[in-house]
Amino acid sequence: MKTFLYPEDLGPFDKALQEAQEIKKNHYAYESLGHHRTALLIFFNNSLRTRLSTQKAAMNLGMNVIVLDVNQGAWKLETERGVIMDGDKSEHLLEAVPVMGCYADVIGVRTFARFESREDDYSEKILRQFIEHSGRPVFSMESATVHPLQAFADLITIDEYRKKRRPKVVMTWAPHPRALPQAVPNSFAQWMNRADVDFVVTHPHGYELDPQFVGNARVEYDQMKALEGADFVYAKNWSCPGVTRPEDYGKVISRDMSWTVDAAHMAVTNNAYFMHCLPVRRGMIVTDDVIEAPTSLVIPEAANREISATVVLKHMLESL
Ligand code: AN0
Ligand code: CP
Repeated sequence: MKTFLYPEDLGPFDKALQEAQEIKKNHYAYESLGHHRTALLIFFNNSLRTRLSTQKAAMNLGMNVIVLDVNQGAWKLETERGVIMDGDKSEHLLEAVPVMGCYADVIGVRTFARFESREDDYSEKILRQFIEHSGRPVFSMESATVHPLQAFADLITIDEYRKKRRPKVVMTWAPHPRALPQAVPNSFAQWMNRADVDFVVTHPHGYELDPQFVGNARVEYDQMKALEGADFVYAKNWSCPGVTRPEDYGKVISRDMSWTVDAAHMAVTNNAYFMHCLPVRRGMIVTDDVIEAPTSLVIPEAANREISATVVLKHMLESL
C-alpha cells in the first residue's frame, strides 16, 4: 500500500476485517515487521485519538515513531509556489517534504481543510505534495477531504456490534458552533457505500455531501424519518460542502438545535447504538444521557483506532 486515502487502498473489506480481528486478539502479532523502520507522524492540526492510536499502532509493529507538530517548534511553512517569501514563513513545503522523507519509512499527515478554496481542499493539495515529493508511502490521518483511519475503525466497530447481517446505519448531521471539515462524513459515506449495510444520510438542505463520496447513498431530509428502525446512529457535524451553493463552502448555514441527538431521536430507532468519532460537544451534537447510555459505542470506536492504524501500517510495511 503506497497511499491510504480511500477504501480501495485497503483491498477487500472481509480480508481487512479478518486482519483487524487477528490484531485485536494479539496487538503484537506482527511486532517484528517494523523493526528498524520509522513512522513519521506530521500534525498541522490538533489531535488526541489519531496522535495516540497511530503511535501505539506503530509501536505494536515494532517501529520507531517520530511525531512532528508543525505549528509548535518547526519553521512556518509556505505551501504556494511562486510567492516571494518575505513574510512570516521561513521554509517551503517543497523543501520540507523531501527532507522529512529522508528520516522516515512511512509518513502520516494530518492536514485539515482550510476552507480558503474548495478546489485546493478537494484536490487534497497539501497531502498530494507529500505523496509526490516525500518518496515514501503516505497515509491520511485526516486530510482535507477524508479520514480513512476513522472510517475503517467505524467499519470494524459496526461489524463487531451488528445484530443482523445487513444493519441500517444512519449518518445524521448535528449542530456545532464552529465550521468543521467534511472529511469524517465523506469517508464514512464512502466506506459505508462499500459495506454490506443499509446506509441512509440525513442533514438539513444545503449540507449535501460531494457526490464523489456520498455516491448513490439514500438521502432523507426528514431526520426522524431517517432514524426510524436504525441499528446504528452515526452523528457528525460538518460545514457546508458547497455542492449546491459554492459560495457557502465551509460555512455554518444551520444551527438548528432540533437536530441534536437526544432520547426522543433514539426512541424511534431499533434500540440503536450511538456512534461518534470524537471529540464531541455534548448538548450540541448529542445529549449526556445518549452518549452515556450502554448503547453508546464512542469508546470502543476510539479503541478500534489502534486496530485500524495497525492494519494500515502493516499493509504499508509489507509494501516497502
Ligand atoms: C475535527 C473534524 O470534525 O473533522 C476532527 C474530528 C476527528 N473535529 C474538530 O475539529 C472539533
Ligand atoms: N477521531 C479523531 O480523529 O480524533 P482526534 O482528532 O482527537 O485525532
